[in-house]
Amino acid sequence: NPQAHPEALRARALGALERARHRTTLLTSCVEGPELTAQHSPLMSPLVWDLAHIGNQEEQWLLRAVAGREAMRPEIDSLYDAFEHPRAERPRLPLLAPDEARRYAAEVRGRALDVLEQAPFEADGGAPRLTRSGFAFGMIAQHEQQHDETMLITHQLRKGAPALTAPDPEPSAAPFDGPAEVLVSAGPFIMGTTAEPWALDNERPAHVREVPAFHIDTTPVTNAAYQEFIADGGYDDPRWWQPAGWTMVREHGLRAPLFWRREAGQWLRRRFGVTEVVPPDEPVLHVSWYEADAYARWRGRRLPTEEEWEKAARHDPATGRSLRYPWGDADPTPERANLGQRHLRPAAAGSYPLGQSPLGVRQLIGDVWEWTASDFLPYPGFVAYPYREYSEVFFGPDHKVLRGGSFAVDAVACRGTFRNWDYPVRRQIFSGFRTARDADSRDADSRRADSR
Ligand code: AVJ
Ligand code: FE
Repeated sequence: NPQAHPEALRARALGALERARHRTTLLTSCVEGPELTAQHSPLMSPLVWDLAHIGNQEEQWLLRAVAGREAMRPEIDSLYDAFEHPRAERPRLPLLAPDEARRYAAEVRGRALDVLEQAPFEADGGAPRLTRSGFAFGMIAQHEQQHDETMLITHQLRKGAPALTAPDPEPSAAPFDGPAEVLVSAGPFIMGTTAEPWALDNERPAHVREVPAFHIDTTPVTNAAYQEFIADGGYDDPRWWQPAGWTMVREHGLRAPLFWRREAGQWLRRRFGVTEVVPPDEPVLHVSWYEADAYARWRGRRLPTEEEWEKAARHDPATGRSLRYPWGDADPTPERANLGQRHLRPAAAGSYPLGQSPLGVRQLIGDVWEWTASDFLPYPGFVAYPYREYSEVFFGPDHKVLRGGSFAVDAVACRGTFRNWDYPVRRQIFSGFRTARDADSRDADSRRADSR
């Protein structure tokens, strides 16, 4: 494991922390002060809350828990405790003002870098330990990047002139014309990880899963395909919906993904302050789990389970190994995946041929988070680390798992084993999906024929 060398780990941690802070600074300096303290949606925190929360978690998990430092400002801990104050009430708290929040986060970071310089990393690559493998630094970088994605959602919900811009993804050389789905043969694969140094508690440990044969879409479902569902009256037909999803559709009068509106016979969407025609070949974005589930049923298909998704993304049939990413064990690059807020939209479905899995499945990493059929549950052998509040308190039927990461997430918080979760009604997140179906006896016959 080349990352296990102490100096390599130190450099990796430093790079991840600096990249996160660069993004945080941009997201909290591209709007004026009043926009930082305002609540742009009751679903989100004011941006200035995220900023100080990032600093406060870094102080608690790194400076106090790892380095044993005294609390810098114990009186503010409860303000930035996500469990104590739901998002809707955060703007009424006596939060640090933008300049104070910036100073606090910068002071914490200065001390964290001192700790990093002295950290006695040991080369192990095994179970997470706060200083071994630099796990605490990796965890803090991932936490900050997750809030950078949260802040980007706040930017998307905010009204007014655009504050952020980014170049569009490179148009692909040729439109994707591969098969619509691939067959993943029945058999065991290794799910989760034990060796990945910065994997979070919910990704652990590696364990064997027996997965029946299934077909999975080669690319995420596009806006054009989703518009067929809308045009066919999908939002008017209870047959396609889970009961709770149908209730949501009627109560809120849903007709289309969030941020879409119909005008002069076409679908428009608002994206970071700009209104544009919905691009037909892009993966659909801002749909709830209920909408993804209803679309799949309408198509005569279903959402993939979490284990199917991970097998499609990581299993290498040639070796029986599970890869870190669909393309192999190397870290993400711009040629392989749309990550890191480099673009403020997904790339056309079928992009990134260099990022495809051994079976030819594309865009599993980056572009859009993909809803799976599965509830967020612990793997066999799960151990909460470093706190129950990180994952364990969210396990159960209330949350559905999303996989693969979006254009808004940084590579440090995205890999083949990474698990995200949210309520099935959520649509402001950068969520899309792909569909799957069981393999049938004819598939089994054709496999036997192939192997003769
Ligand atoms: C894993 C994205 C669901 O935002 O609630 C941030 C990440 N945990 N701070 C969330 C997280 C603590 C978490 N998600
Ligand atoms: Fe947090």
